[in-house]
Amino acid sequence: MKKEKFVVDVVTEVMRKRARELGIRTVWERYKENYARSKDALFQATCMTCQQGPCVNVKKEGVCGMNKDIIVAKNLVSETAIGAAAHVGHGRRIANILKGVGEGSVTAYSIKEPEKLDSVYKGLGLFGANTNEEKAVEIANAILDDISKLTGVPRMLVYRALEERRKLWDEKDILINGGCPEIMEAMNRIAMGMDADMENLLLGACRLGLVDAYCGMYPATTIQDILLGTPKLVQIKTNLTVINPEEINVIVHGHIPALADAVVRAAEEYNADPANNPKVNVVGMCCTGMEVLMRRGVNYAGDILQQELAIATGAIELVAVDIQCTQPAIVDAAKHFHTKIVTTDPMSKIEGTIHIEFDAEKADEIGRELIKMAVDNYANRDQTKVYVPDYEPHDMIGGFSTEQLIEALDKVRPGDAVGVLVDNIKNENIRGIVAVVGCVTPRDEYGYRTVELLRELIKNNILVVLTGCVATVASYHDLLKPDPTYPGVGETLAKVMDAVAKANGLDALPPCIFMGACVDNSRIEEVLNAVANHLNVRIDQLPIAASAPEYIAEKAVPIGFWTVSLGIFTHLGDQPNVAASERVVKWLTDDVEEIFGGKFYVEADPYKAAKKIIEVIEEKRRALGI
Ligand code: BF8
Repeated sequence: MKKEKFVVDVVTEVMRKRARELGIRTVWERYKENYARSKDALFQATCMTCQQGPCVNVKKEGVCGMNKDIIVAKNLVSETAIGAAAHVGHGRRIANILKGVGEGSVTAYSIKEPEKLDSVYKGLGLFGANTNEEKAVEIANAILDDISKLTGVPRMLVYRALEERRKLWDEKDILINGGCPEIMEAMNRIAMGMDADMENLLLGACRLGLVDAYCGMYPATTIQDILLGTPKLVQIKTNLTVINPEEINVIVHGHIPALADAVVRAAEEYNADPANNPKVNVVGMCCTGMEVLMRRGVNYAGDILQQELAIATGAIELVAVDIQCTQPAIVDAAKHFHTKIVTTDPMSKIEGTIHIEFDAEKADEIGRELIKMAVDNYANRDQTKVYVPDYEPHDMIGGFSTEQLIEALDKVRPGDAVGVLVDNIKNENIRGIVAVVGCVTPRDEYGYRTVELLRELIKNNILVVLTGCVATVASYHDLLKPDPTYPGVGETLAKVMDAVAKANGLDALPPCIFMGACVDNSRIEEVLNAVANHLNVRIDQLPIAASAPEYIAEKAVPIGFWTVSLGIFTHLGDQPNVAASERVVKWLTDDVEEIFGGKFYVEADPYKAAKKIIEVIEEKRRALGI
């Protein structure tokens, strides 16, 4: 299908029109204005950090003599450090909550998964604790130590990464110390007059990829599972149409699901009283939305690009924000209505909103306060301004944690879950596995790159696992909806999916497997490591690839350096701002493969990208002789 024929999600289109009529500017309008002014900047080498410059659009060298390759590499390290800091900040916040639970100061959360607690405790090399509470404190301390220690490899890396990778990273001198010192040293190396060696800088970005994974994403997923439950299969509804005009609507938005969990509980408490009418309808947005979708079956209202549109329905009483990916523009959208926006993290305040600091020790109280605020605010709603498009929400199946995936495969052949997957890769029913992850972009038709890429991959019998906002648009095109006829899914892949579904008493599996929020990329590594171990090959030998067809956030950059360092062919729909340096582009898309076995590949066109990914998978198959 050509782009002109691509049918953009109708609900989003209708709400964009509605927003225009109301004079609410959306991300797409702002994109057009800013991109028109700044697209040349994408191809420039610009350094703004010292007062000899600024050195804008450097052709040869800046005032200090730094050439454009170094400027570009240095800027990329900066972007990568920001992304890694975001995930480490997430890991740190959730580790502190686990510690509070263990010590008894936090009572709003409990240890929901004692078995996982125990296996993580042992996996991190800890011993001697007698109770779950003691284990919780020790795990939290170990993770906080991983984040802060000046020297020594993080325990989580030793626990989770394959030994072969750890040795390679050591040999190539990118094996990391604690997350915070690594981020500090990354800032140090890009200070004026410091690192002026392009490859050294880019290997520094690889280090930050490991920081992101083992001091950010893994701690976040692991602790959230322990405290809030490991996801199980769940069916929910998606899109802006889950906003119910008849009810009091609350959006939980951000990335750390602790606040959202308290809000959901408070809403349940409120709704349990028959005297309370209308009821409260909590819906999710961005990764926090995905977390409560996976663990609590909360319906999902929208992704990063749909934030203003959700508010433009006029039916949102309150938006509760934790951290990351909140477009400040929602404040202007909210001014058209009665909608209240509450920020809760001291590092993530937004002018024009109410700030109520989240404190895990008072989580229940804060959850109730937010629900009361929403209920009270309902009286201020102007019903004549309410407009939710008259379309059915989409059905979606989520909840594929690694544990759930293994459990489902185990039903096919008890005791050999990974063997089921590996055998179907070997016998060509599944050609390979591709992780399609990350954001959605305003640079193209909404969802076009992701949806068409997914369609091409599943058509060619490639198993696709998803995390992040790409899953939103996938669900709007019914790629997460179970359908026993498996529309668009290659014959042999459909056969495998059907066998797994039947073994689990289900009508069908969805065409793509949704594994959670962006931090849950850690789950994908768990699966890939298990496959590599079972086949007794290196991870870079597997017929696999990663793709972020619509990446926008800095967080995606360290994730990309991590997947490349793992040895994975990594597709990006857009190139970071490195085009000014041919040497940097060549290193990222070619030379790095010699070092780690993985590399970046940039292509906006989803058909060309799918073709290339399939070629890579077929090459890997041939090399393995399967
Ligand atoms: O971590 S996919 S736009 S919401 S950054 Fe943000 Fe990108 Fe969405 Fe979650 Ni991830």
